[in-house]
Amino acid sequence: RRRVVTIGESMLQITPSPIGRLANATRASLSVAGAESNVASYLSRLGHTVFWLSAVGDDPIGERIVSDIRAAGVRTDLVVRDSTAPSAVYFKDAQLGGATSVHYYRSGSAASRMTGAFLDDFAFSGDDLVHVSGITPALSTGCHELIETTIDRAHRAGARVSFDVNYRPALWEPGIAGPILRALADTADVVFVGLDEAQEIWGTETPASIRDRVPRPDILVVKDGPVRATAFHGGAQTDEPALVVDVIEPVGAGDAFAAGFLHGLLTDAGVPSSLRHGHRLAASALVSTGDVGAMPDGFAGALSPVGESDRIE
Ligand code: KDG
Repeated sequence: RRRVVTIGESMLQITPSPIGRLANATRASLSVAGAESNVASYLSRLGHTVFWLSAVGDDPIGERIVSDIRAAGVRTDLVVRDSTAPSAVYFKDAQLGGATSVHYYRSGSAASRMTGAFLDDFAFSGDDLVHVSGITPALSTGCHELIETTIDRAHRAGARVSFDVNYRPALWEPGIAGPILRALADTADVVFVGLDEAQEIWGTETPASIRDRVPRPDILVVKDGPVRATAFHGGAQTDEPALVVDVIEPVGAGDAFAAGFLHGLLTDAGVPSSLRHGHRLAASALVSTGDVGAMPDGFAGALSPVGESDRIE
């Protein structure tokens, strides 16, 4: 069975409770979120063996981050606790039925200090599926180097690399992010990008024009929000309409989509079914106030999850 390896920063998330504007909130709920560990948590709950590689501060926030991710069944034994830098925190400011904005306290964080050397003691295997995102290269030049090194080392080992573009406007300008994210995406094997984010960073208007910019990945998935997702794969193009849901809070839906799609690939479900799995998990995240939604009924069972005895230790 394949192993999934994810790398990225996770944060303590502080969300007004009930969800709403931070400026008026008197109570908040705490949870843990990070694009890559969100994907890791879903895949672990679906029965895969998943590692999350990262750094946190040697502080109670880092302890909470690691313990929540471990509670989802994700292997966290390789997470570094850095006593010289803090763990990251972010706040959500939500307008019901409207946009949610995020406010980060992460600059100089333990994870932002990671570099390519972080992988010195880690060996990828040819069976690995490695998942990274375009958030990490925005954190620091060392983190940018870490993602380049990850992709390079994973490929040398024969592993497949999945890259979610995940442009975060709060972290960097589109003019800086665009070329870096295009170069990274074009070295990955499976790429996820939103039509709207691609327009913002690459000026592309259509899925086909994104494919022209990012021609090399075996699979390129362009997500057009509530409308559809389009996959370009092996010269073919597959469109799958999104599910109709009443959105409660959208943050995390992209991670859910990536996890559903990757679960499809890991179980050899084929691209059309993988797109449908992506939509189903995304729909679950859209109706949840947390970043990681509930597992839809019957989801794992319908997909013959990896049995306990098949797990790689
Ligand atoms: O994809 C959801 C993420 O945005 C959230 O979990 C936090 O990783 C995060 C980020 O850096 O924005």
